[in-house]
Amino acid sequence: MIRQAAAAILSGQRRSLASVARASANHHGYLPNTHSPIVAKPHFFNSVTEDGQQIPTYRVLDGTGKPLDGAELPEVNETLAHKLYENMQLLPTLDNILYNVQRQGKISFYMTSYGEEATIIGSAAALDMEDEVLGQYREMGVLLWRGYTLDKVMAQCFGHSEDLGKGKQMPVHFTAPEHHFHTISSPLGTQIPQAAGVAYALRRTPERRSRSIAACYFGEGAASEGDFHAGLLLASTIPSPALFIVRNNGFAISTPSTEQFYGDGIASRGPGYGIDTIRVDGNDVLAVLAAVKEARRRCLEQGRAVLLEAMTYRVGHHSTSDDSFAYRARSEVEDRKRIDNPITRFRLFMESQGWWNAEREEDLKARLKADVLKAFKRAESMPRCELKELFADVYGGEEPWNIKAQREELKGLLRKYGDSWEPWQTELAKFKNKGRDLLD
Ligand SMILES: Cc1ncc(C[n+]2csc(CCOP(=O)(O)OP(=O)(O)O)c2C)c(N)n1
Ligand SMILES: [Mg+2]
Repeated sequence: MIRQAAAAILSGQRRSLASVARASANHHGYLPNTHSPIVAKPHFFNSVTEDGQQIPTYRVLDGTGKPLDGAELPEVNETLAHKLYENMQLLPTLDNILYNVQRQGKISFYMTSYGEEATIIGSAAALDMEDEVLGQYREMGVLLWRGYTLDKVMAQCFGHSEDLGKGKQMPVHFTAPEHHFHTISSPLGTQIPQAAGVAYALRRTPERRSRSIAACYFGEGAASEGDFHAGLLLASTIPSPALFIVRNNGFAISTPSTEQFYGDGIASRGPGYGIDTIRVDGNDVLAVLAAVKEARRRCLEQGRAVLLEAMTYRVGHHSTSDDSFAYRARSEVEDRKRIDNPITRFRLFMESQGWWNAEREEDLKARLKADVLKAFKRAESMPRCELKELFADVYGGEEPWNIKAQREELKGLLRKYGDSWEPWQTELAKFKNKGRDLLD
């Protein structure tokens, strides 16, 4: 019996192992607090070291947009395909313009989504509009999918008077309660345990239980934070409908994923927490759509967390503060753009269905560019809020001493340099009332 059990383990036959385990339990019983079968031979296991044992990647379209043999396509009609494609194209259109706008010094910072369009838009499309989204920072596409307007994108990036945060946040740190999109915060990983908490709250709210999930996005780099483990443990021990979507794009700024972990990506960690897990080709928008739909269904049906790892590639620099050619070859990036472009892959699929052609492509690109430029020009002419807003609404309730002290310090500096130092004059001119309100 024991020999049979050991043989089953070593040959990886799960089903026969289970039946052997049941039989052997009759003889040896179980240790307390576990149903682990007792075996008489030592067996070490590791998903990364056994040849051919890596976690598989789910894909439905090949690199040329052709469905894989045996693949089941998610339900996509022409209208949905157009919406997916339009949103995927809108991301690089915005990125091209806002990246350059930052280079001209008109906004302070920016982060592009180049290369990750299918992961972001495919997942956004699979979620319900009322699912709570907790993002990292490269998920502007989820907001666009939900109808967040270009004027709002610009207001946040420029931090002008229409920005909900009144210009306090860095660009791309969006917040949109009306779209169930929680505020982005820079410290990595914080959204992961928060998502477990949000999912728990959803489960505890009768009108949202069984209807809404918390979808939490993060990069493979953020998964090195303690908060990743805290969040997954929390969501698995207090069962909650949290969908963890990890964008494995190969880099955490300059650190390649090969130096970030030794295990089999991030997916290998899901089973450690007893969480249903899937790895998906993040450059195949239909695979992402289908996988997230099914993951979401499981979250709701079981009231439990799911982990989804989307394999993709960060084509752009990390942010406008980074030059990635200092740590990776230009040719590597060019190759990835050409060989595995998520937008091209989906366009080829649409063309094969008779849903797209060169003329439509040209029209779409021209329209998107005109829309983005119009929103940019409007934003450029908008004033910032009054300078005093900098100190408002930082905390709820009574204003604490440190905010008062900082306001007084800035007032003093403005009195001293505001009228005489040219860089300060230029900066102050961008605010409503030229920042004078602070001196009132
Ligand atoms: C706690 C913390 N440590 C470090 C940083 C600096 N930092 C910002 S983004 C980033 C890389 C994150 O990589 P990943 O999670 O893979 O996301 P990606 O940028 O690839 O989308 C780092 C190290 C930070 N913001 N917060
Ligand atoms: Mg990354």
